This record gives sequence, structure tokens and C-alpha cells, in this order.
Amino acid sequence: TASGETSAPDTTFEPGCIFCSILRGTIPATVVRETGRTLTFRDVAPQAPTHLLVIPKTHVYANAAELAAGDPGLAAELLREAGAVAAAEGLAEDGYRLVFNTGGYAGQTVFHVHLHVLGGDALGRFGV
Ligand code: DGP
Repeated sequence: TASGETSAPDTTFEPGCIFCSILRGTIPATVVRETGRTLTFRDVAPQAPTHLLVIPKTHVYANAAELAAGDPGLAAELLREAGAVAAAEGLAEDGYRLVFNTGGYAGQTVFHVHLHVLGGDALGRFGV
């Protein structure tokens, strides 16, 4: 704030979070885009010819619902980045899928919110 209080840091890392390790650079990733508040990199276990993950650079929100409730502007930024990277990767013309896995039945394994961008071939109607 303008009153000189210490503001919260822009980036909060969580020990043991694989995406925080990527953000810190302690484990490698193939980064394709970066903004002030987001990072986009290739999924290590691609489920489609092109499979990217768009994440916020802060470990505050575990899933899309928490992100949208807590910081709708950042949620919008993830969606905007997904569209930008899809276009940059040549996916826009033929189409692509955006996925936020949430919880056990969706198979969510990393609880640092991330938006999957999948494309490059025709995808199954449900699941990936
Ligand atoms: P999910 O939590 O199910 O929405 O998916 C997490 C994704 O993260 C999964 O598709 C694989 C990917 N992933 C897990 N560990 C790593 C890693 O160390 N590097 C990269 N690039 N991707 C990872």
C-alpha cells in the first residue's frame, strides 16, 4: 500500500513443490514463455504432440477454483497466456484443449495451480 507497509512478496515458493523447483531453477524445464506473473513450460510427460503447462509464479492457489476466487486477474492472465502460447505454437487454427485438473478423480498430482494446453492432433472427446 502507499502507507509504507511491507507488501506480500510477489512470489511464494513451497518446499517440495515440483513447480516451485522449476520456478527457482533447481530442476530444469523447457520454458516457452514467461511474463511477470506466469511461466509456461513443456509437460515432462506429454499427453498430446504439444503439451504445455501455464503456472503462476507464486504457490498460493492449489487449483483453478481457489485461483479464481483469490485472484481473478491472475486467473485471467493464465487464460490469456494459454491463448498466446497456443497461437505461438501453431495450435490456434486446428484447435486445442485447456484443462485444469482439480482433485483426486481428475488425477491432479501437483497442487500448484496449472493450466494444461494440449494440441497438435485430434484429441479424444473426454480425457487426455
Ligand atoms: P496434474 O496435476 O494431473 O494436472 O498434472 C501435473 C502435470 O505436471 C503432469 O502432466 C506431469 C507434469 N509434471 C510433473 N512433474 C514435472 C516436472 O518435473 N517437469 C515438467 N515439465 N512437468 C512435470
